[in-house]
Amino acid sequence: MNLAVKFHDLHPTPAITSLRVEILMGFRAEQKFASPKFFYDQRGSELFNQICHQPEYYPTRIEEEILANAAEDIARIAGHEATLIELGSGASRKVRLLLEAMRPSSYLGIDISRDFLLESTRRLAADYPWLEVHAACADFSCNMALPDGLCCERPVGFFPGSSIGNFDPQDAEDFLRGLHPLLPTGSGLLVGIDLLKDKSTLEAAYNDAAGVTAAFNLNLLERLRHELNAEIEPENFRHQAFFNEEQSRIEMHLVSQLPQVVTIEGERFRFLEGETIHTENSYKYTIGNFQALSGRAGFEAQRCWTDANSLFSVHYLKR
Ligand code: AVJ
Repeated sequence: MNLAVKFHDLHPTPAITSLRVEILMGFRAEQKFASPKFFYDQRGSELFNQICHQPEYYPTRIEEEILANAAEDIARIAGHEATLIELGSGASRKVRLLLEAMRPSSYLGIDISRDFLLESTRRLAADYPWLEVHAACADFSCNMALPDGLCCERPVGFFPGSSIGNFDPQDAEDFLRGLHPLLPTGSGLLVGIDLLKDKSTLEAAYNDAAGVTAAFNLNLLERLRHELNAEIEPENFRHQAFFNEEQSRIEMHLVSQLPQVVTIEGERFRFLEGETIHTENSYKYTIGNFQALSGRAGFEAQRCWTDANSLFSVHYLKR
């Protein structure tokens, strides 16, 4: 029985220094912004997990349906005994849909949220005693090498949830190219991509009635208060999410409800009423334009699965 998770702390843990440096840089910009990777402190990871259960947030539900239906096909293409490497593994729920069919020899979950990652991979190891489970805390948007001692024979990347949608298309392409050392020629990458669709369905998914997405967005400010001693009142901001059709992306912002000054690490930042902090982009693709993007990044689109309503897609890309 193997109940232990082999934990690897990859290169600097996405620690307070990068939070401070990156947040200050974003707040100094003309359009204030913060990288969405900073949503995921412990509370943020929990809130994201709740978002995934909201009725309006279709991506999780639909992707799980696609993965469950495609698991046998995926296993046939990817083969058995792989090292399955998940980028942004979160609660490590989706991978469970593949494990029985794929029978990988090991699993590596990579996530920016350390304690959340540990809990999730421990549960996975307990539920799948035959699987060798590794966990690495890392910011995968930075260049990343595999943990020492984890030589993987048959790596298969798993990047579900349309997380790649947080990158601008050019950055997404560069990011995929950056995976080449991790995924050498011949290896596969299974990616989930949210599809372009009507504005009302998209906007509802990021404005759930229960207010979980709003709480998730506003939690960023709580994090700045706790970790950077920021003097910033979350009550003075409001959640906003809308579909930007020209850019084919959902944008999330925190809108200042009044003229105010906030302080981070002693530095003062002025807000006009209505001025925003841009906290997230979530790009939506067509199957064709995502396949073209991955082709430019050196991955060949081998197979694509979607749901009956073409809401979401899962792609098997080959190096
Ligand atoms: C984890 C980036 C895929 O863009 O849909 C969900 C994050 N933000 N609701 C997304 C998110 C607000 C999510 N990704």
